[in-house]
Amino acid sequence: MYRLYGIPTQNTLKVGYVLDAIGVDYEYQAVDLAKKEQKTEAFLKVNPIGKVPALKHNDFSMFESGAMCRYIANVEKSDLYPEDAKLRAQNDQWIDFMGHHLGRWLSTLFFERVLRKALGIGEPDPSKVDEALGFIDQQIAPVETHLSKTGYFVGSSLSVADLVAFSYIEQAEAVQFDLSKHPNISKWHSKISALESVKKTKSKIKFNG
Ligand SMILES: N[C@@H](CCC(=O)N[C@@H](CS)C(=O)NCC(=O)O)C(=O)O
Repeated sequence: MYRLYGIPTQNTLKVGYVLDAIGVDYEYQAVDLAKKEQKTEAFLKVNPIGKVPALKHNDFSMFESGAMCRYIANVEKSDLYPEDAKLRAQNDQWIDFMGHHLGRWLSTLFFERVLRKALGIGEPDPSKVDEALGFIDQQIAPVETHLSKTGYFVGSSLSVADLVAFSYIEQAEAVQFDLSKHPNISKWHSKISALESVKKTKSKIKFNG
């Protein structure tokens, strides 16, 4: 049995998207960051880093959301993370690109424009917003070109890379980033949003849920 600890933002959601797309059963446990539950002795036994998400699989526990997605797909021998070395490398390159580049800047914008207000920690920092927007503009262009080819990140069907990328790109509306300038990304976004498995994750991993 899997247990996912987290909050309804991109790092936890990407793991939920992979679990539900593969169709494995899991329990979701919300962690209240405002109460510093991620730093309690009990939580630190699951994740010594003291951050969410954390994943428990029977008596094994781990941290880092990208690693969790790969682990689950590996254990479940899922076609969403093909064994073929090149297809797997293409999944890995997009997962890393999202975590370190495009997704990282979308998350900066999410922090500045959404979380600051939600947490009552001041107004967005204009220099951070400008920096993030500059990098997003640069880094979203190759994604738009890439998705014009097959409509998916790897090959011509859904893979872990799509679900990870989706967890970041779906923040666009909340951060007031206009996706309509990128028609292939918009088409891909609508297709992934419409997946029953994605809807299932969203109904499970949500605020006050
Ligand atoms: N690279 C990590 C990021 C983990 C992370 O930064 N988690 C944030 C929430 S998204 C957190 O737990 N913040 C609270 C803290 O650092 O105490 C991953 O992908 O899992």
